Amino acid sequence: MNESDFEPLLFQELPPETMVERSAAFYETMKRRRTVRDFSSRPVPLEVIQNAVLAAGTAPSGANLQPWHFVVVSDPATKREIREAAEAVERAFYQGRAPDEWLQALAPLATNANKPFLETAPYLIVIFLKKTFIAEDGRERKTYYPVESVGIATGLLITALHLSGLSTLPFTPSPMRFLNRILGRPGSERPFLILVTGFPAEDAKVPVIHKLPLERIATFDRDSCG
Ligand code: IYR
Repeated sequence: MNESDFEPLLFQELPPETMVERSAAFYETMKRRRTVRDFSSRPVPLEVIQNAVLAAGTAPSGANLQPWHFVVVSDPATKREIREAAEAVERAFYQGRAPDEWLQALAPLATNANKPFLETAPYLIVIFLKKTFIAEDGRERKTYYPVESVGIATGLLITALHLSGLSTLPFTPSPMRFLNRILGRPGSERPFLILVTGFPAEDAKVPVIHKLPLERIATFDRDSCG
């Protein structure tokens, strides 16, 4: 590969009104995304998942090393194995490992160690973070900014699935190393997050939550509305 291969940027300039319209419409769409914990077992076309993973793979990454691996799990036996292992670590979490302050912060979500959605939802997308990778010369090399890179890719994945009409739950039992064993991934890959994916159950309810307004999440040094 020639390291200094450049090509013209394919950039689509938009009229300012269209820019404003699109950004507002995108915000309206994203506002409707909610983390769901009650999933339907209704099947989801695999192609939707494949396209969403391809979209996630477009994420920027340190030195373009793309330090991620996505394992798409739909096999019922594997889902059961993941559920059993995850519930074991969650029981330890809720029965003592979690500090009181953490449990208090979680109270409004009404979560507990039971994770039926790990079997109900048609897909578990398990995201692994590569701290190192095997280069073309066979040597082990480190990746750069893998946490930032995989975080961005995960955000794109959640967004792609939402825009495709699916619900997700970013699930992070801790510790998660059991996923390497169950899914046969090498020790150089760290489980980052399980993205539970599917249609919501028909009677799904979500907690009432509030997202912070612009002035609480951003400061503008000039030209701001305030
Ligand atoms: N992993 C546990 C606890 C939990 C932690 C956070 I931070 C959350 O935002 C929600 C839950 C569980 O899934 O129950």
